[in-house]
Amino acid sequence: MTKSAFITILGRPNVGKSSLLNAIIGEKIAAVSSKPQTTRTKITGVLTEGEIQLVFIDTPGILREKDKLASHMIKAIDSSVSSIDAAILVVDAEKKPSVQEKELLSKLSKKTPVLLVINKIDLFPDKEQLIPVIAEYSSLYDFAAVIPVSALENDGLDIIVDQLKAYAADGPHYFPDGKFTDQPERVIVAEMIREKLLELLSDEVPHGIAVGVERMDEHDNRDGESILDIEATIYCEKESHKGIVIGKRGAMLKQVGTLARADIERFFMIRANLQLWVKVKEGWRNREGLIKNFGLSND
Ligand SMILES: Nc1nc2c(ncn2[C@@H]2O[C@H](COP(=O)(O)OP(=O)(O)OP(=O)(O)O)[C@@H](O)[C@H]2O)c(=O)[nH]1
Ligand SMILES: [Mg+2]
Repeated sequence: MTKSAFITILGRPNVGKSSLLNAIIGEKIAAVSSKPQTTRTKITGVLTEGEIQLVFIDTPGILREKDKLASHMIKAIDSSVSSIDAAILVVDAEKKPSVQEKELLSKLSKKTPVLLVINKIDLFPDKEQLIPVIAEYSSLYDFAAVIPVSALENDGLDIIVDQLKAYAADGPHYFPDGKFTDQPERVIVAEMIREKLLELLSDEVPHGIAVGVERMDEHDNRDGESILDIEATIYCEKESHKGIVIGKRGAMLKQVGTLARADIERFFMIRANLQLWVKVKEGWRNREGLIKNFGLSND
């Protein structure tokens, strides 16, 4: 008899939700960066082990409705909590609990079991120091389990998976075995490029970036080797940002391209050619039509 469970992953920006998803699935499907608001939409990751399929939904970190994009991100969180079998609240072991955890917990139905996942424990060489952290977070809510982990070092993740298996209910698998995300390949590539921009650029510039992949196809070179050809456009919000994205004599764009290409080649296990263009879409984060075009709408 097959079983499955849907699980949403909630938490403040930057606590490591997407890192956790990638580590559990064992594939890098979600962009990760040291900047808050890396994730912009719901990202589904699937783990199938024998009879049991766990379907995870990674969500954007909670934030205020400062523009239209932000309100779509909040809608993504709100829509992730319906019809789920369990939720994971991820917190950063180095941070104090805040009103944001309470806000997220209040979105959940009282019946939903919630696992508290205290992430980044690798930053505590002395594990005794974790005891007060665990106690403080545990008192926030009646959690079904409290699990200290390190997504970075793959520590404790099997405990999360084992615990979640208990919530799987009899029913079909929603994804074929071997499929690990609902994200189209073009979106995965676009996110790999945006991830590099988030890491390399500072201030508001990377937050105002969207990436679209226009072309993705394979050709055989003269030696009969397959090459993946990709053309993508980086959209930024202002003319001044465009110059920053391109960099001095194109240096920034080149670096982004080199790093993204390495990720693409690793993920698709094929050699790739990546061509990047940069365009301006003035104030797109407040324009519904453009938000929709970039696949970031949650209506
Ligand atoms: N030391 C340490 N760093 C981690 C761990 N997990 C994630 N990080 C880092 O924390 C930062 C944020 O990680 P993300 O996975 O992007 O966080 P997120 O919660 O998805 O963030 P948003 O999408 O912006 O809400 C990145 O720099 C990660 O490398 C961990 O277990 N240990
Ligand atoms: Mg994320």
